Amino acid sequence: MKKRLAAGLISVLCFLTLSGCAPRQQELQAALVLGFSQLGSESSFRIGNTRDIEDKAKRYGVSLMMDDANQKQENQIKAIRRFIAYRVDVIAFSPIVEEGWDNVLTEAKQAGIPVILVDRTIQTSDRELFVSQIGADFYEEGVMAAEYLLKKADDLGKDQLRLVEITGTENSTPMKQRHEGFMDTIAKDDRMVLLESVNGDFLRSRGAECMRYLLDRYGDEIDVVFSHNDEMTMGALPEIEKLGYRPGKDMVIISIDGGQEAIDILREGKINCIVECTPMLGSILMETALALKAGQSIDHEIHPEERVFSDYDDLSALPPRGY
Ligand code: GYE
Repeated sequence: MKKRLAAGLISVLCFLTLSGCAPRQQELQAALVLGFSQLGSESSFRIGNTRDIEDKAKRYGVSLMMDDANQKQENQIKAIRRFIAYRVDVIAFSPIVEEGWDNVLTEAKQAGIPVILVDRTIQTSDRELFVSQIGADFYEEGVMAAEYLLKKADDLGKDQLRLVEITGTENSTPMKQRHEGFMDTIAKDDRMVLLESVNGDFLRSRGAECMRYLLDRYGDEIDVVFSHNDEMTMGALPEIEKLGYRPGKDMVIISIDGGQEAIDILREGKINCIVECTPMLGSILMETALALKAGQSIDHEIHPEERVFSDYDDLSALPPRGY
């Protein structure tokens, strides 16, 4: 990979600076054309993910056609059809929901264009409609969030903890799997009582609305808030404070993503635990797309390493998060 980068750089430098060094046409061409349909810009995770893919495309010499679907599946389907018409080398997309992709992906398959899923996955009866899914193990994220809570429950020494859950976009992979991983893990512990799960669509504004509703309905019965992303958590926190409760102390707050703003709030003590979900998937995407073009075989699932940040850790030396 380094060799390819160096070669690309030398040819661009020759082109820009040395009149006697005429670059061959082939050297100036992109390594490949990648069409990428991003689902929207609902969170710092998503914005960081878009930026990382754009940066890494430049670094790897990939020509990127980026489309933002503004949170609508129909826009993603249209973008994928445009990529097919343009005959890109590889199509990648972050599916907003899991279902409803078979037709358009069959069209891509018939056109001979391989498809990579980034971040979320899909439900399909034909496993060959996509080559690979590059993204987090969301079930494991739910498990890690619950494991933190079980440890915290031991330390708090309470007989019962009543929880509320604010989930992400209905029928999206992270929403389904984070919920399942979390619930499967706490189910074994009868101190845990789920009061209610509500849907906050991964949005800050909806996180605030959901929290207002939950506080109105359950008030100080709530011991724990499990929110499926930082954005909704940051919407919920001011609502908790407005009613005079101290998040992080009167209520245990558990979040997912680990963007800079939320990590800073964790350091202040208002969030207790954040399970990392990294949006930095650009390098793996570029390497996978290039390997595909080179005819190499690819793993069907690729998960990045992720960790947990919590009030049990010393985070003073944590480098800037980059999203
Ligand atoms: O956690 C959330 C975003 O699909 C993993 O989507 C992603 C989720 C992420 O909006 O912040």
